[in-house]
Amino acid sequence: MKLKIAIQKSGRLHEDSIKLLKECGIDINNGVNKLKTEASNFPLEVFFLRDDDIPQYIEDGVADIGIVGENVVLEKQKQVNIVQKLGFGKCRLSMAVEKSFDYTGIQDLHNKRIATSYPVIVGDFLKSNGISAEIHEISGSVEIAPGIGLADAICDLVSSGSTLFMNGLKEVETVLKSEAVLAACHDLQPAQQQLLDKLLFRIQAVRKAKN
Ligand code: PRT
Ligand code: ZN
Repeated sequence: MKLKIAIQKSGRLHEDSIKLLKECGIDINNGVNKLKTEASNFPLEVFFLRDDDIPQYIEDGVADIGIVGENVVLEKQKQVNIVQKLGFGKCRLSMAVEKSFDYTGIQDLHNKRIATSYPVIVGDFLKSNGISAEIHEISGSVEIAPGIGLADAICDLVSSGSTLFMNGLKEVETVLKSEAVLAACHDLQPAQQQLLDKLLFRIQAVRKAKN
């Protein structure tokens, strides 16, 4: 019996996900372009996937657990449990407008066009603030939308803020603070739950040692 974990194949969370497993004493040999591998010293099978697909795989039980940004978990609205925050991949989902926009508060977004790759989270945020706006879902290069006249504002992930700055934008509202999390399937078999508990114990020890 093995625990199946999904991690990002490549991208911002890939290295840190592997590093976390290593710090937990788990050796995995991740050859280039491998989609699946096994740990040599822990009953763990590792799937390398697009981050966007990870919540679905966990909901379906194809993977028992996964490492993914909380932002992706919330946007995808899949039935998964967030069992542990992992302290890396930190960022925020923020509203931004052009530097010249005389922004005084959230009411300034009323009836505006907002470009984002996070329509669900942004929709909830606007609704809870009583703002009605037009959401334009785009999958990438969100930051250029105001400059090309596609939108009045954007909502995108920010870490250093340099991408916004380089595109002549300023951050005006934080919608969500996010970091990588360990997410788990709702109905794990007892054997898998035991393995998850063992892994969690190690993760928590690693995290404690860092603080
Ligand atoms: O290929 P795949 O679909 O798996 O990856 P992806 O391209 O969708 O995601 P990826 O690798 O870019 O990000 C994975 C996760 O990392 C995100 O879901 C977040 O949880 C987390 N993360 C942390 C970030 C950032 N920081 C971040 N800065 N994800 C994206 N960005 C982007 C942001 O979209 C913007 O374009 O970086 C740019 C801004 O960075 P700054 O430093 O200029 O502010
Ligand atoms: Zn993605």
